[in-house]
Amino acid sequence: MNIKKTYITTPIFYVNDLPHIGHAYTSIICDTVARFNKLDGKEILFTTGTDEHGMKVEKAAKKKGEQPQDFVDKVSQNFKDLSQTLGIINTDFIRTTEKRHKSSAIYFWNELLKNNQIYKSKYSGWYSVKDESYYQDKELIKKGNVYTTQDGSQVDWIEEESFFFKLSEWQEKLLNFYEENPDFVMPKSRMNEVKSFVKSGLKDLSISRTSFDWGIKVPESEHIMYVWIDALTNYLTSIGYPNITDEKMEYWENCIHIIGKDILKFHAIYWPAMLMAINHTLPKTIFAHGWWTNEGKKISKSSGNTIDPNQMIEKFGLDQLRYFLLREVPLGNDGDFSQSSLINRINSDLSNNLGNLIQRVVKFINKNFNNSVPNSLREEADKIKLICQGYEMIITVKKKMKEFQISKCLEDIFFYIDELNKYMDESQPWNSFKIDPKKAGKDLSILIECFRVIGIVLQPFIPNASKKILDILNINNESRGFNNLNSKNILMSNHVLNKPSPIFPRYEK
Ligand code: ME8
Repeated sequence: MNIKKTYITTPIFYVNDLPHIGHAYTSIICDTVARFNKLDGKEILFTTGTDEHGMKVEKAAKKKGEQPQDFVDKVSQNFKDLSQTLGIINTDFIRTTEKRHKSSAIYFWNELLKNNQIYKSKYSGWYSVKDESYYQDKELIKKGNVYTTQDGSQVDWIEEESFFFKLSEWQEKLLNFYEENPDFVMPKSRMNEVKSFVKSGLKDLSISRTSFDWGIKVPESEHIMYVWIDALTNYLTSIGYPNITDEKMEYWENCIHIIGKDILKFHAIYWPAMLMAINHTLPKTIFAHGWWTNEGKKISKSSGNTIDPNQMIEKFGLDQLRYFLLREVPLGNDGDFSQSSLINRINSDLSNNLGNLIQRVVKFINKNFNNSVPNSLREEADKIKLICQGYEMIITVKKKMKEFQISKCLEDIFFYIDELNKYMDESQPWNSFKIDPKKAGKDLSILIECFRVIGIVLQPFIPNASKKILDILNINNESRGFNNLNSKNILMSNHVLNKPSPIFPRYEK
């Protein structure tokens, strides 16, 4: 397998409503992982898109008095626009109403059929339209005569003819697969959850519905394909299924599905079972991140407390929002979206510690060293503690990114920025310049090299601000990859710097 290729996917989002902060969160995580891999020399595919079929979407269209197709065209565009506003570097945007996807889903279905994995019977049981999911009694909470899911979603009792996927046949094979591939589901705690769900017994899965129309028709039948079979297949459609080239297969073998914890069961149980059932290789990793609340409260449309990412970006800035979401909670944990915490992060980490530091140093060099890096440190760089600390930091950051510890990476980078601030305060180049300009020049050159390191390392996390930093340092585009993080590429004396523009202005109410 060529590990130089990586395929990253977001879930495809339901188009029953406007995009909100949770959708933006997953997209930003995937974008960070994609950019990181790219800067690390990998070729990437990165897909996102919209999940447009099913009862939930059909109901939403009806409520608006619109034809489903007109409705989904509009709402899908909102998600496309959000991807643009977020500036994510996705290489594909897939819609499940596209022709390429319908034929791929039908092919997938026929493969299951060919392998004797589908049979017709009658489904009677619980269904939640909100989650587009079937539930067993043991998964529900009973209050009086009313049943709900653990998350409070309403469930309805349904009885209808249905096709079934022989999920129960895959229980042992799934458990063996998890044993052999402990990183298939991450974080570890989620893997344990998945294992215990599978161990508790898998029932065959109803994979078609007859009580509504809005979906892909099951071949030679009046049934509609269960929206999750339709949706999961998108990950294959995007790489050309059923005609996946060898090159695209290399991407697939190194595929990372990043999802919210709400849809773990579908990705970590149903999806691998179905892929095994058609003798297809499995993706490499499924990472389930946690859930955001809004100022301590569960985000829901009925409480009227959804957070519009567009508004947040307008108010606080894109990199500011990215930084907050990525830094505030360890990936995998739940987080609370509080504007005061966001403002704190902007003013202390981004504005004071990072933005001010760079501006002060570059302004001083502009004024007193004719806009140029004072000293050439190439020969001695590997002996200068602060610089070496920067080169070493990228090694640990790479290790932590492999484990999806994004907030820890930012913690390390900002710890390093604190060290730079300390160095600046202790060496006081603006004072030493008056009595020992050579020493001031060397200290400032050390700091410039450290800025080059953080400018490059921060690119996946806060790409726009990093671009500003690297532009101020006048570093050409070809020299911004991680392979430049060594003393060979240090800026030499007389390298001209650009005038600093504010990187992170303080947020004032
Ligand atoms: O489930 N906090 O689509 P969906 C964090 N179409 N992330 C959140 C969030 C929150 N409060 N709310 C939503 C679907 N998300 C299916 C997926 S994939 C083959 C089909 C994010 O529109 C998170 O990534 O309900 C979650 O998994 C996803 O949005 C659910 O999006």
